[in-house]
Amino acid sequence: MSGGTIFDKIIAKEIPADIVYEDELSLAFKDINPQAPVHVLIIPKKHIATINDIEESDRELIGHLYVVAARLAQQYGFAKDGYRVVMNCNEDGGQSVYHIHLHLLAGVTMGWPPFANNKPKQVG
Ligand code: DGP
Repeated sequence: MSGGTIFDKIIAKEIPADIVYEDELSLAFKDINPQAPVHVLIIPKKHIATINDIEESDRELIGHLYVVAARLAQQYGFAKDGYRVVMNCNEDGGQSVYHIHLHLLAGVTMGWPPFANNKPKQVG
């Protein structure tokens, strides 16, 4: 079920990563280009390219990624202060690796909205 992305190579331990959690369904490791004091990526071991490719049968797997995020937040000690969990989709969403992943960001008070300075396009 490999999609040939850099994350598939990390799952296969073909390239190194700073892994902070692993189980049979998922892997969590530090982002190589952190955008916050804590920036961890939580990925399913199953290859799913984008949110658009999530199927009904992936329900539990996707929920599991959030369970891992919440556990890590407890473990790191920022659960109460707060944190952000984001999954980007395709170009406008800022996705650069086509294997779905949750960004777990913490350690700083984050602003909202994140796209305040960008010109909106007509959608919907
Ligand atoms: P996104 O833009 O949402 O697709 O996020 C991809 C993230 O993956 C980005 O924040 C940088 C991170 N990343 C890319 N290549 C590697 C890598 O080889 N190792 C690690 N640890 N992170 C990577």
